[in-house]
Amino acid sequence: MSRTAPRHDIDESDLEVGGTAHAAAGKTAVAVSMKRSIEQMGVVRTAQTLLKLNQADGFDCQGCAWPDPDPSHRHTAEFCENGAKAVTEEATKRTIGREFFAAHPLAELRERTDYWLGQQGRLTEPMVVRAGGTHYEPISWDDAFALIGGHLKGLDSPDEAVFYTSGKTSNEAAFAYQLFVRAFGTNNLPDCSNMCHESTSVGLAEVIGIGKGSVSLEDIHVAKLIVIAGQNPGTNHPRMLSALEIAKKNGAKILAINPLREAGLVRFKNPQTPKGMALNGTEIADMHLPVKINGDQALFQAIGSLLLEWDALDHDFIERHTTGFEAWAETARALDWDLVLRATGLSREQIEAAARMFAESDATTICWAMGITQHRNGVATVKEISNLAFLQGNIGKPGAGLCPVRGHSNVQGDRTMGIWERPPAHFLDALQAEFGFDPPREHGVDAVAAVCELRDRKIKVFFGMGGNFVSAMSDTTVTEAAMRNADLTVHVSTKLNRSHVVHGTEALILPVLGRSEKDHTGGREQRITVEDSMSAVHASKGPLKPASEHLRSEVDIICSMAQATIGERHDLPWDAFRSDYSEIRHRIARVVPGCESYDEKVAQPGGFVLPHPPRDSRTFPTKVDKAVFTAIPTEILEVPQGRLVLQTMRSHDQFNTTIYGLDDRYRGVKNGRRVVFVNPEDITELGLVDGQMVDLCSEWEDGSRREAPAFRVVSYEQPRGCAAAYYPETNPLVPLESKALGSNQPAFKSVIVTLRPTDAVAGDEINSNAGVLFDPSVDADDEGKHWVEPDQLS
Ligand SMILES: Nc1nc2c(c(=O)[nH]1)N[C@H]1C(S)=C(S)[C@@H](COP(=O)(O)OP(=O)(O)OC[C@H]3O[C@@H](n4cnc5c(=O)[nH]c(N)nc54)[C@H](O)[C@@H]3O)O[C@H]1N2
Ligand SMILES: Nc1nc2c(c(=O)[nH]1)N[C@H]1C(S)=C(S)[C@@H](COP(=O)(O)OP(=O)(O)OC[C@H]3O[C@@H](n4cnc5c(=O)[nH]c(N)nc54)[C@H](O)[C@@H]3O)O[C@H]1N2
Ligand code: SF4
Ligand SMILES: [Mo]
Repeated sequence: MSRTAPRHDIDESDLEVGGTAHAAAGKTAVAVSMKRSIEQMGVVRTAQTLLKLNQADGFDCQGCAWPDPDPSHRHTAEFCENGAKAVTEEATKRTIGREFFAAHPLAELRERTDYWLGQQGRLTEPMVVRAGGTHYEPISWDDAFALIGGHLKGLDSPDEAVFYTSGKTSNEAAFAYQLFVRAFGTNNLPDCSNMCHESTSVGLAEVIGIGKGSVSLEDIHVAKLIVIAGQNPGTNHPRMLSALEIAKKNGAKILAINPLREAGLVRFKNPQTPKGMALNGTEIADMHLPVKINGDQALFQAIGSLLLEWDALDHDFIERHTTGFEAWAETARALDWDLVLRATGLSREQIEAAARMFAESDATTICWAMGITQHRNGVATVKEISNLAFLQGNIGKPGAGLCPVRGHSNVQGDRTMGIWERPPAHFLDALQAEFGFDPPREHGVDAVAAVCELRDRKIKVFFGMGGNFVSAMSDTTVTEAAMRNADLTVHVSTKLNRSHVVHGTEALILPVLGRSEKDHTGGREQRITVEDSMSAVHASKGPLKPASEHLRSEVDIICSMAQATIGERHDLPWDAFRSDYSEIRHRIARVVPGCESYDEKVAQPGGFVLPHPPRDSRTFPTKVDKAVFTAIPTEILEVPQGRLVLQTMRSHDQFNTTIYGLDDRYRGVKNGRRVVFVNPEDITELGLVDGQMVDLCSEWEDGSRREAPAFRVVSYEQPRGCAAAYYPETNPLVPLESKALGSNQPAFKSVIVTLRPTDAVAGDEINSNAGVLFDPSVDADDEGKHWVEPDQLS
């Protein structure tokens, strides 16, 4: 069994819970963002930075991928509380250099949380750990590139290296990076998308022919019905609430599908309007369906089957643009309602009321995020969502469409630029035509496969372009051991994180310029470009002096690494790329579909929108040139008695593994993170009490167990049998093998757990007693608990 103990630099003795919020944003949001920004940046820098955020002549927010309004409709303050936090995290005046690393041995840093590590400040110079080293030490840039080049050139095959990307990397850096990796000879290009919207990309590519969403911001504004499933916009895409407010004013109805009643789905107080600041704000959801975790596939099937029964269909669209309707309809007619009610935890009346909302709307947009994709049946659910859209012709017309809401600010752009372990042949053909070399054609490893190959010593060099792979991935113990197996680990980073301190035999940290900073690579002012969740591409240019004179841009680092590794091979233009990023944009224009005249188009304020055939002309570039209905059997997550299904999610005070602070304001948590939210009746039935400390123990099919100790039980309204806790503290509980079928995305939101009182067993005995289960059929012990050993269960 693996047991991952908490690290103790967070004092949770002052943890407070209670009082969930009934509205998102408002005055508190403004106050919190200003306080954090001024503490870390000072008044002048705060003003200088935030006034340039998301402006046409400024820089793109490092936070999420929510789009900006068109330039003529932007406010002076075009950002949200969490955008301000993301900027502050990067533009902080705190820095760490060689003195910091000399004072903190690796053995100490490994005991620190990601919160502590990130809060130390910006990285300022390249650092190295030599074999057997106890500390990071300074290294020159040239020596760092020589070290990387030496390792890469020494491999028996290019496939022995892996090149990870997190979704903040610019389009220019992403294009240069994939070019280098393919010229070096591998498609080992996993990215954070593998853990994020991979189920979406796979599902949509099969059924509409393109793995991206089909709506624009204007569609949200004019939709008649907006469905928000498995997404918490109040925290993770806060400016989406402004769009929803406009939609509501235009008469839209909103249906929220979520086990939790998230504050942002209840009411929004727009800080940009006097009404939002002073009054009660706008009510968001007209209906909230508290679906059981993982019940969405069954729910969407049931809604589809009702629309069929009521003949609330767009027959013309189905006839002209789709295939597979009859097979789908047959499955829908045979729907097993008992199974649906069991999977969803909802009543038939609730589901009928939701279906009614669909039936009454002729312009429905369905939005979704991690609550849909991070399950074993994530791809299937994305296809069910698509089925619903096809039934009513809700794609490729104003106000209607499919809207996967992306996470990282440029995660979609990175894919467009070719960061993909399974690149399509047409992309490789274009690369070959442009650069005159044969790119590798075999698929590379995704995030899960990368861990397996590191574990098995098939991969020996890990290179991370941003991100925090070790903390973000599932099965922390396995992932950490895999990383330690590498000969060399390299991270291009702005801030210190756990992936730097759980490293290979040798390790490098390469400190990089952030989006908020001026980029003078090649002696000229450079700008970069990014793509948002709605396929809009635009330029970004930072206003600030860099945190250190030693920082380099991502493009610069990639070009230098390429020169140190493949030298003049294939005669690729690394010097030209480095001296003027327009040179990269000219190549993007010739290789990436839809990017013709790229450099010119991104020079316009607001940029341009990439083509999307289903959205633009109701053409579907699938294998059969039609939108594809999929008939899928209902999959239901069976949770054995005495266990709960745990979803691992974000608090309001973090960006993925970057922890900004210890409050989750909307859910009423203050000064702590090791909490597990449980339905009050389940707490009683499990023989626990609100506020009690428990260990979370997850069990997997192969009999293996994983444990994360010391979480406080918090009574929280949600469907019976469900629980929620924050990531990354809970990542040790997610088995590497637990992933979505078809997309290989870790199933971070369906972890079967037992909760065991922390004080029930002491110290080492924990191992032998792990997996004690609740069983109501067993007589209660002295404390009123019904515990049995797992092997006693039939
Ligand atoms: N401030 C901030 N912004 C962020 C991020 C951040 O960490 N902080 N991360 C960015 C990234 S990379 C991403 S991918 C996005 C993530 O954005 P979200 O997907 O909103 O993030 P999560 O916190 O994982 O929340 C998932 C939501 O799904 C619900 N849910 C869980 N399981 C189920 C289920 O089975 N069915 C349904 N219907 N709902 C379910 C949860 O209750 C929760 O409301 O946000 C991006 N923006
Ligand atoms: N249990 C659980 N696990 C999850 C999830 C979940 O919901 N539950 N969500 C998954 C999802 S959706 C995602 S996207 C992944 C996130 O996985 P990652 O993208 O790998 O993780 P982040 O925490 O976003 O990365 C933070 C680090 O990025 C670096 N960084 C920040 N800005 C920049 C920059 O401008 N340039 C460079 N080069 N580096 C920068 C900093 O050093 C910082 O420490 O986690 C996944 N893991
Ligand atoms: S909604 Fe997202 S992109 Fe916009 S300001 Fe907030 S965090 Fe940044
Ligand atoms: Mo994500």
